[in-house]
Amino acid sequence: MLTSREFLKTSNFLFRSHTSRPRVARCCSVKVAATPVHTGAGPIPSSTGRPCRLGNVKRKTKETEVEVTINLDGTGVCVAETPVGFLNHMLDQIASHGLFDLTVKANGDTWIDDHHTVEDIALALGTALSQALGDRKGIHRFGEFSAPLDEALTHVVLDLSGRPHLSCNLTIPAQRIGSFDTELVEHFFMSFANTSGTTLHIRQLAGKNSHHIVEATFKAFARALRRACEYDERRAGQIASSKGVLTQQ
Ligand SMILES: [Mn+2]
Repeated sequence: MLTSREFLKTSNFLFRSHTSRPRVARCCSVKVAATPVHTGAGPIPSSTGRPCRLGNVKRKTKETEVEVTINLDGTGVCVAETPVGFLNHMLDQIASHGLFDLTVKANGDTWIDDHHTVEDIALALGTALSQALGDRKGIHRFGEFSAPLDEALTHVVLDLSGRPHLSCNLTIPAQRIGSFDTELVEHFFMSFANTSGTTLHIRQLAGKNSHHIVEATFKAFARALRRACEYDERRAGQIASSKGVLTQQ
């Protein structure tokens, strides 16, 4: 007779017996994923018929310890276990609207503030994305999307050019959303742009509520990134550059 834990494991469920979340320390958390668990026997096929593009980055400093795993050809499954609750919510936006499978596990010196943890997660996410994209052959490269959330509206335009740049005009009225310092939103995108080699423009077109403004931005970012990462069938595996290179040299 299998225990429930053994049953879940043999059924390809991800079993997490330990959680750092308050008040549920003794509970069992079950996530149901549409992507089969990789057993190591060859590449995971994706809905595109090509192997899934995967990135995995571990980053450890005296300030933080971060692990990011991304599958660009996923179904939007997110496991975000970081001490920054609002960021977990935003990582969930990236996964679900980008149709990426994203796992982010992090610990950091949040007794100081969330700065190092948010920054290092963004750096690791950018590195993992770049790793998953490889030589960037056959992708659309450019992506843009405008996402509303009630009164808020943000336009995001990005280019997976290999050239890091951020222009961001967000005007977030509140200094904090819950305990999250809103100054870190721009810093997150700057850090991501730097390690992923992305040219990223973020334009807030409308918005009054700080939570709405930030969430609309992450949704637009996710959709724009999804488009840029997806294969352009007419491109037939070629690099979308007259220069022939999209990676940082
Ligand atoms: Mn910093």
